[in-house]
Amino acid sequence: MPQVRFENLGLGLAFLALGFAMPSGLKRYYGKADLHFITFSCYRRLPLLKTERARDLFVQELGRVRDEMGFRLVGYVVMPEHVHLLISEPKQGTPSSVLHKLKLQVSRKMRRGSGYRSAAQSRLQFEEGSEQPRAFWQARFYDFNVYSRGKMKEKLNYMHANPVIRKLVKHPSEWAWSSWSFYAREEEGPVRIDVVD
Ligand code: NI
Repeated sequence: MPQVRFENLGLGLAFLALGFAMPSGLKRYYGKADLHFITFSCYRRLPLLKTERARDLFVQELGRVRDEMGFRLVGYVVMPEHVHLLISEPKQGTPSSVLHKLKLQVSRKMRRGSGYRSAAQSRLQFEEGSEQPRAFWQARFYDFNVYSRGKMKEKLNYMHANPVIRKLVKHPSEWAWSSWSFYAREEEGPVRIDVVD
């Protein structure tokens, strides 16, 4: 329990910092060998990743795109309507090209499996009739350069605490779609995590 309280506290501070820094997150700084803390959302913040199947599929594609593009996946959390990643720059291209590819691959696979239709439909029906969402992802993403070990730890704590803060689970260990188990227990999760030295 004290651990969770600590992470809650950490998240509160990180969240405030994130809120103030949001607009500048659209500005890109590449080629500095920094890590990038990236946040992106489902279309109109609909809970298109609310099923376990959808989150499993996302994590699987994340691993595949990492292997294809050669960036380091340092941390992540998949939430029902948004995702946070902590990654290095890829061997070729930029974090923007990583995001472009990842979003494309995931939305294609989701459409094929129609995994997100029911979740999206139920809420859209409520909002504006039976219209289905045209897109899976919100167009933009937020990108913050992480330039120190301290910042890296802060972002990892922030990500791992997300499901607890949102009351999806009581402890980060109960949320399978994050890098928590790798850092807390040195356990392989659903996708390999790349250690930063
Ligand atoms: Ni979040």
